[in-house]
Amino acid sequence: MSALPTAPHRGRHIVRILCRLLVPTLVAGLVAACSEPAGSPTPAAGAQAPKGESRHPNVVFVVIDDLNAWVGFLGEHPQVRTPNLDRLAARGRVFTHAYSTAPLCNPSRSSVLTGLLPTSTGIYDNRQPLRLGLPDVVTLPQYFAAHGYRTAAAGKIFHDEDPQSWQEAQPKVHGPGPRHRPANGLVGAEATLDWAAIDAPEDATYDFQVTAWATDYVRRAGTDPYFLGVGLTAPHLPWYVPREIFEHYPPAETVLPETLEGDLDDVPEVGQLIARRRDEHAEIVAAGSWHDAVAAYLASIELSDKALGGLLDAVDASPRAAETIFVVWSDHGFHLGEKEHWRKGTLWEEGVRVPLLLAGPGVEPGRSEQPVSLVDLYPTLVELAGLAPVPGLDGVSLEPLWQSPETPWNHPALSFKRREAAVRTERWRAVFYRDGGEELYDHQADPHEWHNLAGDPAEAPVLEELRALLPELREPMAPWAEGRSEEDDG
Ligand SMILES: [Ca+2]
Repeated sequence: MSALPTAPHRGRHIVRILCRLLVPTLVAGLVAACSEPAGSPTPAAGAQAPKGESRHPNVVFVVIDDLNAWVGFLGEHPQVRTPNLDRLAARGRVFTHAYSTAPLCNPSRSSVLTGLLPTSTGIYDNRQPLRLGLPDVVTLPQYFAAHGYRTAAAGKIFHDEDPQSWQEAQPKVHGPGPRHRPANGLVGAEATLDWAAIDAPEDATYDFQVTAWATDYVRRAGTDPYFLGVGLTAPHLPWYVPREIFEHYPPAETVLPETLEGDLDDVPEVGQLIARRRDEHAEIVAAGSWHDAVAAYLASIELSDKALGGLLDAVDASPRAAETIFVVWSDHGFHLGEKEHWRKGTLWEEGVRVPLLLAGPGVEPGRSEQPVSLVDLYPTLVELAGLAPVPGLDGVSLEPLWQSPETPWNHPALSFKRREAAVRTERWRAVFYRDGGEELYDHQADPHEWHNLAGDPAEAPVLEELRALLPELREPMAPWAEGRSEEDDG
């Protein structure tokens, strides 16, 4: 049984979970019956091809790897330069409090691309390939393909490649790096925690190669609707960034994230273990490298943004520019020393908060402050594209948030890490650990999540209300692949 504290309405959850598991299988049959084999550059044969005025919009689906909330349009770091994301945000809908359903690549991306929470997919880790557990699930691009769309992928969209999701995909590319690694002189940290200014042209970087391929795809796309996945990776370690961009961020002037001395003192034991798993913070501080690391992360974000700029220009110049939806998201957050933690893998605000924006036809520009989940992207894009709703998804369409911005939004953002779970509402974050440890943070008074209120008897009813919002963990979890390294590859 679940090690999580159980919700009072377990029976209803079991029925819902069964529905989620069975319905995608039925939909998969329909898709298999009407879609072409993977690899075809043409619209799915037999699918209803949209025509004339009723044509469906294009979708440019951009995911940026390991990008936390440090983007210009969210204002969470004063020095980051993201002019291209910002111009897209200015004409679109920004979700200021968007959360991933897991703080790791594979479970988060699997969730977004299936429209299912980790509690439904059973995928909590990078070592659980999507198709091992859900061989027939209909992914978001597959659903679009079944409705007459061309689908194509540039760069990293799924954690593991998923050929059946795309009719066309960019061959794998690699970016340049320094001759000697680690280049930053840190010896105790794992080799991937590295950064350097490199003397390579921007065009040689992974992200520029990805957007170059995507740009070419847009130019040759014609007028049939397409769903184009674009996966950028610069903010993912290691941060090897062309020198010209790197020099925008002099370490001595770089602003560090705000932290509280002793912040972990009131965090339960499992939370402390997660935070200090590698103990990289102590080495980075001792080496005097904290500013350098933050500067390198900022530079890597600018690299992704700059690569995206060329694609934005190409789409804007394309014949169907006005009929193209952009969505930009990140697979999870990223710590740079908050709670003595580096990288990902936590259920705190830094670990799961992500940039999310939508722009294009049907999207009312503006900002939504309510907490939303990336699991909502599947139903939202299906609705925006005018496709038939998909039954059994865990998310909800975000469209009501711009149709009537004052409407209360009773959909808490849920995030999962193995046997840990977090609930985020407009005011609160609660974290529940496998050993019964709990955290409760009041974002009205404590936006940094420094003061754990879980032991405060006055807040016990709040904690119980939040716990009741959790679905039960699916047991067993999805199958595990042998020989995969843990956690860090995504
Ligand atoms: Ca604390």
